[in-house]
Amino acid sequence: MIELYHLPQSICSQKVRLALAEKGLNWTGHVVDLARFDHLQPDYLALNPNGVVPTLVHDGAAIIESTVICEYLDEVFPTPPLSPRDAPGRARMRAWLRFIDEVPSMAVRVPSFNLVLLPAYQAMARAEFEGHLARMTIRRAFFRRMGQRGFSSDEVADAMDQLAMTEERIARALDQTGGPFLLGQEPSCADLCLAPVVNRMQELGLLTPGNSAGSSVRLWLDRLRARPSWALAYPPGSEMTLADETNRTEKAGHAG
Ligand SMILES: N[C@@H](CCC(=O)N[C@@H](CS)C(=O)NCC(=O)O)C(=O)O
Repeated sequence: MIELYHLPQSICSQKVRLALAEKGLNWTGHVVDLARFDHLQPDYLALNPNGVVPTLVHDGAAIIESTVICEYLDEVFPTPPLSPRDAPGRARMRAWLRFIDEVPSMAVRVPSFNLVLLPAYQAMARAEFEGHLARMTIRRAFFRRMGQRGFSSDEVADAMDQLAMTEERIARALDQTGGPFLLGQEPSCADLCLAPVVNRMQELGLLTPGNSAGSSVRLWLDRLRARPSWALAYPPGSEMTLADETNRTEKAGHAG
């Protein structure tokens, strides 16, 4: 039996839902409401001591870290494969996975938190904000940096730089392998782990202008969105939409 503790709009949950869908696996979902701090409750922390979503529970074993979960699913349910068959190809995929976790997955949170989460934190009294920080696990320092005024413009600029570098790397990989996927002919965990990040960039209006419709990066994203797995992994309510479409770049920057 497969259970997934997740959230529709969380990009890390979307990665895992894509992998489950590509594998054709049935699973039972439990929505973890971050706004109600479900992720910081003792029951959830017993499954995932990092206090973040997602967590997969397979036959009673809790598996954490979205990228690790994708690789786990590929190992335990090898058909259809989501990793190259040859060792150098698998090494290339793992290098992508490290890059995705270290660079764009971290960077996208900076403008995204400024745009989406900050208003709720700005509305809190200082003591409430500090109380919230005190309950956190691995994200306390990150939320402290955001504070109640948003990430600094320097931090936003660095994040945007890393996101632009990610777009360049995707374009280069597609060029070098000939596509249509990052590692060549077949989709792999690398595509499934990166597409939700790039999709979020697009939702927030953060793709660089060069990557408009028809660019290789957009075609790659559209190709993944067109797969049957996307509709299963992104049920209605999974998209992040901003009520106010104006001044996104300005708002992504320092709020105070
Ligand atoms: N490295 C973790 C990161 C998971 C993560 O940051 N999840 C976010 C949602 S996308 C979360 O639970 N955030 C709650 C918080 O930061 O307090 C993974 O890939 O599973």
